[in-house]
Amino acid sequence: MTSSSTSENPVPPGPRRRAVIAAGAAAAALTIGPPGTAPAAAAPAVGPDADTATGAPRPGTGWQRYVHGPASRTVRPERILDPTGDVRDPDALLTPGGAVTVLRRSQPAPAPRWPAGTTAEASSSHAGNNGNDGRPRTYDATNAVDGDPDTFWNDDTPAAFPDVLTITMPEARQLSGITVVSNSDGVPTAFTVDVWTDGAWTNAATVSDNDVIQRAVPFRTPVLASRVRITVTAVQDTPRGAFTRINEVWPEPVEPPAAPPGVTVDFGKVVVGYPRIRFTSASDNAPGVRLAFSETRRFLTDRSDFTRSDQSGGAGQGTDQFAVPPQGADWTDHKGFQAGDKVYADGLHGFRYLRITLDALPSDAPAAQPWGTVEIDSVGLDFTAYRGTPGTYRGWFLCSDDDLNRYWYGAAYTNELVTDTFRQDDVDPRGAWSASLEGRLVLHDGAKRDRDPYVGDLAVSARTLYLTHDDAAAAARNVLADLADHQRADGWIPPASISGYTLPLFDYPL
Ligand SMILES: [Ca+2]
Ligand SMILES: [Ca+2]
Repeated sequence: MTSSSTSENPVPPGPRRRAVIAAGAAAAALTIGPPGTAPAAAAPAVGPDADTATGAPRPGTGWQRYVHGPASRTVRPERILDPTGDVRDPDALLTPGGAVTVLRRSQPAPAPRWPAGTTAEASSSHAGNNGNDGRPRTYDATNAVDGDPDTFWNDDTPAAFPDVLTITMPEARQLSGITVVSNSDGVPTAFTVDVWTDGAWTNAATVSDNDVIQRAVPFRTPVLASRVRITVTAVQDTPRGAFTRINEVWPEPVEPPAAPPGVTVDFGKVVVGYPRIRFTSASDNAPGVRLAFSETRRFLTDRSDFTRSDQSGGAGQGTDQFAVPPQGADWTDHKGFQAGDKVYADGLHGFRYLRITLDALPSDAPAAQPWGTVEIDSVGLDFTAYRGTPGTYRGWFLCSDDDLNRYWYGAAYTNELVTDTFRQDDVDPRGAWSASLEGRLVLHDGAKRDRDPYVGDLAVSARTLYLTHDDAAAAARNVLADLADHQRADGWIPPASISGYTLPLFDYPL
């Protein structure tokens, strides 16, 4: 609803709600204390939250209380949310020292296996390709009985059904049911299971409501059968396409395992830097933890809402991994592999919520196992961005409207989060690194993505930085000077370092 001046919705008398009650010295910038006017020397403020007539900053009472920057480069989480599975004393990891948080998960029973010599065929099979992550893959029917949960049968008739998978054993055996293990890219939602007994197919089970990756399918009665036929008539239609995907079929019904032990750690506000976890001990089987990050709870899942790894091969499959040694470790999440080409972590993250689970990726076995015991002393973050405090603010803002004050300092904090050092491991992996910027203070175009300095962002961000923290003005100057250093012979100046300073943009270049 917009306001109006009709009799039904009169404008109340009195001062405008957002009257400015305190500001810096310059009359032309009533809402803002301009650079060159130190906060302590600003015009005397009035109002319930303002400083006294001396103008001296008083933390916690004036504009200073809106400042978001952390009090230390080591940032601790504020609270624990949503513990799942077997977690003891989840709040203990909020505080270094003392009690520890314990995540426990028992070793699952081995998956049932088909007898040697079992074969599989399908109504169709997609041709091999490089999958979602650039790794060569096949999609043949035999992938559904090879004992490897990472390989799968994928049919070749998108959005057309039925798709049929037929498994043949060397000889008949007793079956009480099967388990269909499908795929996070979309599961079969409706299928029938027939068994070959006494020289004919008979229906053993019908599933019409599946929405889980691991679906136990008990038969109505145990049967002595030599063949099993799965006829899929509907699947989840996902952005990856309405295909039938089956990673494994097991010759027994196995209920899905309980939720892995995990906790969500809330830092109370968006932060940027290197997460740290201090593990005090672990079982001796290299239990693997996975870390998923998000700015909001709504988008917090078992995958991060963004990782640079997803843009460069997807080694972490959306999460950061660590295999905890028996003696524990003071682990800092830096980019790289912990064991050969397994157990990958993405390093720097921008986030508010961090989900920690004891649930190693299947592809990381045996270097990291999805079970065991892990003891966590504490979780923290090495904050890497510009740390704005009341003492660093040179220009400031205060008005009578609490919301507007929060918006202003929220925006200023956003600017602080993108004022950071340009580091090869932390910038956009799509060709944004530049030797001439390495190690320099810059204004990135995002705290988590793309972390590539753009001249277009400087138009707003640099001027904000000059106002709030002009001691960091080198961040803007470094970017502009570097782009100028890469000017082409015809006069064109690149907008960013990405693609070796050749990105063609027609609005941003100078
Ligand atoms: Ca498989
Ligand atoms: Ca199909």
